[in-house]
Amino acid sequence: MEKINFEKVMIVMGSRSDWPTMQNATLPLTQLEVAHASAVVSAHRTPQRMVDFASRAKEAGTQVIIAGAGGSAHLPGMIAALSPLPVIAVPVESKFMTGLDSLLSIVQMPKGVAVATQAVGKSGAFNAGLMAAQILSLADAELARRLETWREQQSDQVPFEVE
Ligand code: RP5
Repeated sequence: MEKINFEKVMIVMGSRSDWPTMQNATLPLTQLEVAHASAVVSAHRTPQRMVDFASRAKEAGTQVIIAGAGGSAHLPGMIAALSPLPVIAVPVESKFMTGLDSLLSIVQMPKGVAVATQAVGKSGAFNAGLMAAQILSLADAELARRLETWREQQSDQVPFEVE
């Protein structure tokens, strides 16, 4: 199989065409100095790569997986079935149904296998990165401090005046 560069947070997606959406997950992770890496892992087109990735991620040092996919989006649920790590899912906007298909196929997980589904598209991808950092901050006081500062700066950037 391909050599995967496992980092603390792994961002995987079903296709290269998901990258314009999924690269938004890297923004908060970079700002908060959380080690992360990205790769294409398709549940449908590269099922064996998905099995290899999901079954090796935890012992390779990954702590949180972000998985994005569009259309019949099985990737987050399949990875959650194969790995004990928390999986944060991003429904990618699809060509024909604007992402409602992606959202419904990701969010309706059967009881017993948990996936934390975010909003459709770029905001969902950004928040997936943020959520991953929040999970890691529970065991990392320095990261928790950086997150606190990040949130304060975000609040400071919202003007009070309407015009
Ligand atoms: C899914 O099919 C991918 O996650 C992508 O969102 C969608 C379309 O893929 P491409 O045909 O653009 O490669 O598996």
